[in-house]
Amino acid sequence: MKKQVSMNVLIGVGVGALVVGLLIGGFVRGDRRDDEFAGRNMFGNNRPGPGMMQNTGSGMMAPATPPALTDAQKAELALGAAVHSPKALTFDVNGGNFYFVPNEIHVKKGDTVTINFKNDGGFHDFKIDAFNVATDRIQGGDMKSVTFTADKTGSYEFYCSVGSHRTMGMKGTLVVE
Ligand SMILES: [Cu+2]
Repeated sequence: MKKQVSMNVLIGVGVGALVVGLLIGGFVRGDRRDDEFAGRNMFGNNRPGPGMMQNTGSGMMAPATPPALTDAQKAELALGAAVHSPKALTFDVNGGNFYFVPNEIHVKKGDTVTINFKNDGGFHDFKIDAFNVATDRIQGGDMKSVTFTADKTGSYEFYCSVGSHRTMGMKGTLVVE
């Protein structure tokens, strides 16, 4: 009986904390959207403006709409997926709050893979633990490249290690066939 009561209290506290967290999250997100919009207008592109620079941390948390794959990205993906002997492949990967485009890449075992990671906005990195791949954490508008050998088959997650970006959707899959 006593155990039942304390469980109910625990559940009550948990739900309460969740509601408060969602409310605060909503407010923060609302504020930041304006900042990001202002930064964009100032330069007429996706590079962060002064407004964004002053708002580090949660300032970069406003979710953005992932861009569509470009024709160049589609061609890169097709090359990786096509039957081939080991070769050098390059993939242009865009990252932002909270996505990677593309979020699925196919290569063959033995391929030398270069990822050109372009940050569309926010503060991000690109990692694949299985291949010891990790870029620096970069600001919106910046780009970092990493090259590695896909020397084992399997499905491996790539992700952003900043904050909770990974659980918020900033991840994808590298399939080595
Ligand atoms: Cu990130």
